[in-house]
Amino acid sequence: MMPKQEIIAVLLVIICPIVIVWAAFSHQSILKQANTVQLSAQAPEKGNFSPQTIKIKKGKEITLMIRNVDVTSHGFIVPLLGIRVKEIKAGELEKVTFTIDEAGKYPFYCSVWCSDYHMQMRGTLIVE
Ligand SMILES: [Cu+2]
Repeated sequence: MMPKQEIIAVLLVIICPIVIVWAAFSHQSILKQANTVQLSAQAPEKGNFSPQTIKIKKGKEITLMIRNVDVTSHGFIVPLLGIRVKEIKAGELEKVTFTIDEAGKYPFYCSVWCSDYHMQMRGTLIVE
């Protein structure tokens, strides 16, 4: 018969990988639930907001991760919803979390004067 300690050691070797795999999978599902949307910001002549159309579900919490991939500051504002990120500096990432309960099309804009084409730096948030 195996001594008690050996049995415990064998059990740990079996259980540990199961726990690790389970932890990895449950973490993944948490990320999915968090509903993260990536948005990159660049002056219009270099690529504008990308994507320029963002589709989300109403009533679901969304975290928008806005990465400024440009060499000048940009901003992010959705006037109809009162969502605002004052300034996203060059190369930086800003996050904004919100839940929108009403379906509709909400234009968003850059709120920092970033180039001669600044006024064209915009997109649409579609809530379905
Ligand atoms: Cu801009």
